[in-house]
Amino acid sequence: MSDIPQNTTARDPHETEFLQAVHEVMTSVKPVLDKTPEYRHHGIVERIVEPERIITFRVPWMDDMGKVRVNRGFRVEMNSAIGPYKGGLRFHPSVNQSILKFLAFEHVFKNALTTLPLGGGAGGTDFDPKGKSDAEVMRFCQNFMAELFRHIGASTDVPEGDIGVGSREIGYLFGMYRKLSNQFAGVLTGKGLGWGGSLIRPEAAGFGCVYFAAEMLATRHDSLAGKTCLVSGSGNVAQATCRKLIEMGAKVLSLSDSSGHIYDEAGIDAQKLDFVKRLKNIRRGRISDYVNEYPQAVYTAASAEQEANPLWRHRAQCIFPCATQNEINKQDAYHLINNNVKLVCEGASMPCTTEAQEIFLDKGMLYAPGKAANAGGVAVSGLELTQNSIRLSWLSEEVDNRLKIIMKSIHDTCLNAAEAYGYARNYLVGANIAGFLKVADAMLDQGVI
Ligand code: NDP
Ligand code: 2IT
Repeated sequence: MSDIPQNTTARDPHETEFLQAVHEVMTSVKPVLDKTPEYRHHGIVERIVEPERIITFRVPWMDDMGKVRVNRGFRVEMNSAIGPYKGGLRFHPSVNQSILKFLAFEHVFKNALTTLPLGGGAGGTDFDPKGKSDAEVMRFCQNFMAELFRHIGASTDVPEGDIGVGSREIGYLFGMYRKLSNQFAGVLTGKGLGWGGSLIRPEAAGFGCVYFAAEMLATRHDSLAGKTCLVSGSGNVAQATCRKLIEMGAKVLSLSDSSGHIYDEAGIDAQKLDFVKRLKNIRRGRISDYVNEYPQAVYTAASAEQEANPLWRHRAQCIFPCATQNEINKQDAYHLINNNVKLVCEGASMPCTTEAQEIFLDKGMLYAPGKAANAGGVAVSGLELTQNSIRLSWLSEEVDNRLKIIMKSIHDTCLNAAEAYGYARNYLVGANIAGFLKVADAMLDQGVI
C-alpha cells in the first residue's frame, strides 16, 4: 500500500499519469515515513504532491494560411524547496495537465538526485510541431513566450526542451524572452553554443543513461562491450544513447518513432546514426525512411490495435526505452523477460508501466528508473546555468567528466539508499527514497509554506 493522500486521488481522479508517478514514489518512501514520523506530522506528503503553482494560458498564433489557431500552454511549478523550478517544455498533441504534473513531479526527485540546487517543474502545450513550417513554429514559440516570460527567470523557473522542443524551438523561445525582458539571462537551458549553451548538453541525457547502465553492469563485473541493445525513439535522447552505446562497443539493433520501429540485425553504426540524425533533425522525416537507405533493415509499423509493442519482441540483452511514457507494458515486459533480457535503463520519463516495473524487479533484473538514469540531461542543464553565471564556457571534456561523476554519484546514492531501507539493489526504491529525503528535509527546515 502506498501513502497517496486521499485528496490527491479525489481531486484529480482523471490524472492517470500523475497518479501513476505519485503512486510509484509514495510506495517507495513508505518505509521512510514509517521510520521518521516527523515527515507525516509536518504534512510533507500532502505538500509534496500538490504543485506550488500551475499556470495555464491561451496561445493564439497565425498559421501560414492566415488562419488564427489557439493552443493551450502550461507551466507546472511543482517544488522549489532546493532550487528554482527546473524541467522541460513538451510540445505534443497529447499534452495535458496530468502529463505535465507527472513530468514536474518526476523532476522534483530527479533534480534532487543530481546533487545540484534544482527544484522541479515542467511545462508545454498541445501544439504539434510536426508538419508545421519553420515560420509557424517560430510564431507559435513567440506567442507561447509572450505569456510564459512573466513567470520564469534565472532564479525562479528555468525551462528546457523535452519531446517536440529542441534547439530550433529553444532559439525562438529565447529570442522572444530576450526581447520582452530586455535581459540576456540564463533563463532557458539547451541554448545554442554561440549564445550561452553548454557543450555536451544535447547529448547529456543519452550519454548519462549509458554511463548509468555501465555502472549497473559493473556491479555484476560486466560491461556494455558486445551487448545487443534495443533503443526506442529516434529523437534527442535516443540518438545520444545510441551514439554512446556504439562508442562503448555495444551493438544497437533498433530505433523507433511514433509511426513504427526499424530493426537492423547488422547493428546501427556511427555512419547509419549520422543518417538518422540528418533524417530526424534536419529533414524532420520518419524513421521508416531508414530502410530505404539500408534495405537489409526491417521496418514494422506501429498499430494502435496491438496490445504489445512489436519492438520489444526482439531478442536483446539490454533495453533503452527513450521515446515516451508507458511504452513498455506488462506484455512487453514478459516478452523481454522470456528473451532473457539483463538490463532495462530508462532514457525516457516513466517509459515502463507500474506492472512492467514490478515484473522486472521481481525477476531481479538490473532496472534503472528514468529519474535516476536520465538525470544527466537536467544535470548538464544545471552546469549550463553555472557556466552562464560565471560567464565562462567549459570544454566538452570538462562537462563530460562532470557528467560521469554525477551519474556515478546518482548510481551509488540509489544503491546506498535502497540498502539502508532493506531494498538492496533496488534502484527504483533507492532513487525515490534518496530524492525524497533531500527535498523533504529542505521542506522541514523551511517550515509550513
Ligand atoms: P524528442 O522529441 O527529441 O524525441 C522523441 C522521440 O520519441 C521521437 O522519436 C518520437 O517520435 C518518439 N515519440 C514521442 N511520442 C511518442 C509516442 N506517443 N509513441 C511512440 N513514440 C513517441 O524528445 P526527447 O528525446 O527529448 O525525449 C524523449 C524522452 O526522454 C521523453 O520521455 C523525455 O521526457 C525524456 N527526457 C528528455 C530529456 C531531454 O533533455 N530532452 C532529458 C531526460 C529525459 P515522433 O517523431 O513520431 O514523435
Ligand atoms: O526530462 C528531462 O529531464 C528534460 N526534459 C530536461 C529538463 C531540463 O531542465 O534540463
